[in-house]
Amino acid sequence: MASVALRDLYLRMVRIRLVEEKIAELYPEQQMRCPVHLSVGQEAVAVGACAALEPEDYAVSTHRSHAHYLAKGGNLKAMLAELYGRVTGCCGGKGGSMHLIDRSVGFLGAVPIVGSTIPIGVGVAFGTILRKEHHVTIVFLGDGATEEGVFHEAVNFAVLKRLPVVFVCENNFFSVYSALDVRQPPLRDIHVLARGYGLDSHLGDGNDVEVVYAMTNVAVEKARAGGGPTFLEFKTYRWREHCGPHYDNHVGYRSEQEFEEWKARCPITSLKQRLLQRGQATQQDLNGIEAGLAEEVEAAVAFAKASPFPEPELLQDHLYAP
Ligand SMILES: Cc1ncc(C[n+]2csc(CCOP(=O)(O)OP(=O)(O)O)c2C)c(N)n1
Repeated sequence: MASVALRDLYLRMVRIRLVEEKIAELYPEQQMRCPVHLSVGQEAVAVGACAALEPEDYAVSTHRSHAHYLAKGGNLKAMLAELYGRVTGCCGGKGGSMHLIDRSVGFLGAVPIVGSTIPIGVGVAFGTILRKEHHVTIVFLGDGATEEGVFHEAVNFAVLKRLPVVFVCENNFFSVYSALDVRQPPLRDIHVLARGYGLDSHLGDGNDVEVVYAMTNVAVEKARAGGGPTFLEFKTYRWREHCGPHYDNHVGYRSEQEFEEWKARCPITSLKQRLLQRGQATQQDLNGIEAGLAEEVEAAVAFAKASPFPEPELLQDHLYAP
């Protein structure tokens, strides 16, 4: 089992939170010319799940991919440069927030077509089997993605071929402005639905990084040992609007009270309290960590803003249209 100190998990979550809050702060400047989907509030899933992976393992993600990219070891400067459309970005500035790809850290793709990276991740896992590699692939998906046909085909195929894949479903209850209860009949839990395809399927607290880490570790070990796929549903909550930097409770698709209840269960604050209670860190220690991370974020923003845009002649590169 991969072993990561709790303090490191805390550090990784704070780093993601600070980056996303910085993006929210700077987005109104209109220099990032791509849509952004922030996952403030959901950091524990990305960090806990990726901490169970080895660097050679793979991950694929969705439109809400910043946390997954960073948790998988992605380069912060390259990510911000990508959001700013600069040539130093991880996709040369041509992908933006929703198309982060970085093969050097096994982050094989984020795609905003809902559900589309599920079969891609299953294909990646199939490829590792054919090449006799022992790498595991995590497929990050939202609750909304389980309503796409490809989800059902891909999970079935993964089960049939006993592929080394872990489906990590971040159930934040919403698909844009539609809550689960207007999209699905009552009493139909996503992990129960997935279990119907014949794979291990479990539900966990997505705001508790220790839970996410422990459950993903079991699934990753099983996959690596040839035991096939696992589906993990983690309930969590996004604090900000579906797309963009703002809060949007006034729109009316969720209540202020629900939002406040989840905010009170902040995955970072609760881990901080645990670290302090268990004597695994001091307040001074954590303040120092946070100050260092804030500096790192500022430096990455400065790097992104100072980087050049891609030259027009690069526009035709990486096109696969016939
Ligand atoms: C095939 C497809 N249908 C619809 C959309 C519009 N869309 C973008 S994000 C999104 C919601 C997806 O919800 P979920 O998978 O739960 O992820 P979350 O946004 O909650 O992280 C939708 C419907 C899309 N991008 N692709």
